[in-house]
Amino acid sequence: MLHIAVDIGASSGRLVAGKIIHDKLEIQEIYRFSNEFTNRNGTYFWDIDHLLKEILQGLSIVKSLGYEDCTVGIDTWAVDYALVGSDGKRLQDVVSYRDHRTDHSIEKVTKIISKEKIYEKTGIQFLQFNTIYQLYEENKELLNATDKILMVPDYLGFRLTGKAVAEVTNASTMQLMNVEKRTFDSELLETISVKAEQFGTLVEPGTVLGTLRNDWFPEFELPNCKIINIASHDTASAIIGTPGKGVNWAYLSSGTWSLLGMELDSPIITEASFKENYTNEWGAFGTYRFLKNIMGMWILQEVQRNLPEEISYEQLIVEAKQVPPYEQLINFDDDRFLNPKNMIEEIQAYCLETNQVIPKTAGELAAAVFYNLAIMYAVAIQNLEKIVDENIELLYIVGGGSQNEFLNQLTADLSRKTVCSGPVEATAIGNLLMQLISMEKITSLEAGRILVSKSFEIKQYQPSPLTSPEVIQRFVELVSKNRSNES
Ligand code: LFR
Repeated sequence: MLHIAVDIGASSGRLVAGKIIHDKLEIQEIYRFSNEFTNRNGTYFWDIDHLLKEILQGLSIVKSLGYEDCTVGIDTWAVDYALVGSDGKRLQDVVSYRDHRTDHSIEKVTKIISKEKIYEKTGIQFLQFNTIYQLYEENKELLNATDKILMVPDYLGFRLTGKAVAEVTNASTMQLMNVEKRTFDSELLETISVKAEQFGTLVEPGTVLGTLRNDWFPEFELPNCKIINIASHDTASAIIGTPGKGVNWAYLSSGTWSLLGMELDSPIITEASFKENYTNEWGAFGTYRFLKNIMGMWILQEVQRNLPEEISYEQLIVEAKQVPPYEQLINFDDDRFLNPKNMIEEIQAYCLETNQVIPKTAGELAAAVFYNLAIMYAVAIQNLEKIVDENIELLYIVGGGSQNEFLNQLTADLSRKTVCSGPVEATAIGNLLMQLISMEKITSLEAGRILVSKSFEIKQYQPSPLTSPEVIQRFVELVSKNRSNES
């Protein structure tokens, strides 16, 4: 039987087919489509009906290739949701987490319930776009009329099967789940006037959601599909698809976001993890993704979009290499870079305000992004080692960003760690592994990771001597100065 990963990111989605052939996992991209959020009357929305249509289009291609039966898993980004009425119809379009409606919501909600208490209950990092803040800003009439609040992959699954669930790897990113009780926290729900019954049934990855209702989509020729609840948060799938071995490895899932952390068996909720804003997102098989969100390739994608002339990603890397290193220190995790009107102008304004060299050319801008991302990764690893109290031996970089050899080497140099890069398709692979585990074709997460390391090429980078070791300390000082100015 064929297995299909539907993997949808902020800028594109695809259907990737997977099969075990001669003890190796073979994957093939069947269909790719675009995704974006657009501004309508001042609000940024995703086009969820477009995504549903594209999934069906992709599945009809699977059928046209001669496959009658398959399993399907759907993963997307986290935190965003659809509001569904009791007639099963969506009450409004899905708002994007980069919308500005939550720019000040953390302050508002934490006036009702303290930051410390929210963190103690959930162990989840404070990001202004977490579902808790989005729901707080939601129109109350709409919320009252809502039968089900469904996260994006759960909503897509609901449209395909009629079954409403809340898959836990994604549900944990709402910042509404009590990590000790492993269920919704009633006090947090009360704070935002939402009831537990308004969510789907909590399900673990690996369970079966249901059968695709081919009869609902007569315009498409579809195969028979069993839809599996995989780890539906894309980052959760990416970590499943990371071929880490033993205990002392960390990961960097590099795409629109850079997610850097470790897989743990139990959450870490301490003063230090709170201060550094580390999160404990729920993973498959009771694991936790102890990680930090770092503003990733989004910055470069936006720079690229705002440049006066079109220039490829590869060319940006070539030009960045010609620029002197560490010309400016920029804390890209500042909320001002979340969704500014124009990323290039925002970077330039930051450099002007902080009396630094202003990057102007495409190469200078790309260099500013790469050097600072590498510094941010190195700082995050240092903090991670301190908080977890472990010495990290290997850093696995997976996802689209792992193809950037220049950034991989910089990351090895600055972090002083051996870096392993690949697979590029870790998210789709993790999605497929959960399907294979659910269908009992592989026995465990560990067996899945061994299969990944046998099936895909992994490159290694060793740290080379550092020319400017002081940049990390200077960056840390800059961030703590910003923090004390804020408080
Ligand atoms: C990555 C990701 C991150 C999440 C962000 C917003 O695609 O899922 O893990 O923090 O998008 O949902």
